Amino acid sequence: MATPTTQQLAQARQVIADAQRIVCLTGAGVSAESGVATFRDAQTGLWAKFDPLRLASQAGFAADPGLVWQWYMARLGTVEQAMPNHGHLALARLAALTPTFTLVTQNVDDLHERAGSQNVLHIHGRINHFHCNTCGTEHTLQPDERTSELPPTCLLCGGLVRPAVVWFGEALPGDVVEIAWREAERCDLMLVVGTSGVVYPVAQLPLVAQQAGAVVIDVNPECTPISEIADIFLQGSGGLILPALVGALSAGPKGHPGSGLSG
Ligand code: BJW
Ligand code: ZN
Repeated sequence: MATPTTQQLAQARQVIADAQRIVCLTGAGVSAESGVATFRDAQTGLWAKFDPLRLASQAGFAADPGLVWQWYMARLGTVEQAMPNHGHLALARLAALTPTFTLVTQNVDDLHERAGSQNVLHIHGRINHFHCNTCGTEHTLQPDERTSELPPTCLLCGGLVRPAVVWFGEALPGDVVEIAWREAERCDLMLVVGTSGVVYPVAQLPLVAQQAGAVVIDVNPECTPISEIADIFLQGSGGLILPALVGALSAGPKGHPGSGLSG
């Protein structure tokens, strides 16, 4: 795998140091170094023979609700055991150093929050919240329901309970989409980390920002459709590249002497 050149890193650091409004878009790759499997990497263990793209759908839930429930409970357990990595921590630090910082994550885990990020926009929902698939009533997960073979049923209508995540073919949360698109249109930097850039409408967000005049930086070990349009593609893992970008930022207000980057 190629690594970013010193010049690319220096250029990216300068863009970050100068930025007043940053939107950061993260995907599964930012949590990979915490031990949370990405979607398009092969699954391991018991789940290796199932296609995550099929499980994350109404069709998959209708065909085998128990299988989908057990998959989400296994993933919830993994997320709860996982710890934020250096990439999550660097983004929380960057937010504190930037006048306006909007973090949009496609991830359903809470690792950004546990790293100290605030107001995280979960554009594909959250794995530790639940509601009825029929009437939408919220459901509080009971300990015995984690290990049950079938999903719990709704106390109001008897429908099946599901995680509060966005499956294929479902609408994204309108309030989150509105903020994400508004901020993308007026940011000066869109920092993308660890997404394959193939799931829409979120995959459009970097282009929305770029067309409105923002610089796009993409951090990913692999080249993706977003890397191809990015102004700066930093090929590597989030856990290595993000601290290298943020670690050199000083705490002074941006645009003032001494606020720049060293190294
Ligand atoms: C590292 C790393 C390291 C590894 N450091 N990086 C336009 C065109 C074509 C299709 C569509 C379109 N508009 C809509 C569609 C259909 C569909 C879609 O996009 N399909 C495509 C697959 C073709 N979109 C939808 O259906 C969406 N809904 C919708 O549009 O509704 C319309 C509607 C309107 C009104 C009413 C009703 C409907 C919904 C999409 C929902 C996606 N849901 C999921 C599951 C969430 C729940 C769960 O977690 O189970 O979201 S699917 C899955 O993909 C998940 C992710 O958030 C999402 C993106 O994946 P991500 O994060 O990019 O992960 P990976 O695995 O793909 O990539 C990981 C990357 O990390 C890789 O690049 C690695 O290289 C990298 N990496 N290690 C940094 N250490
Ligand atoms: Zn219900």
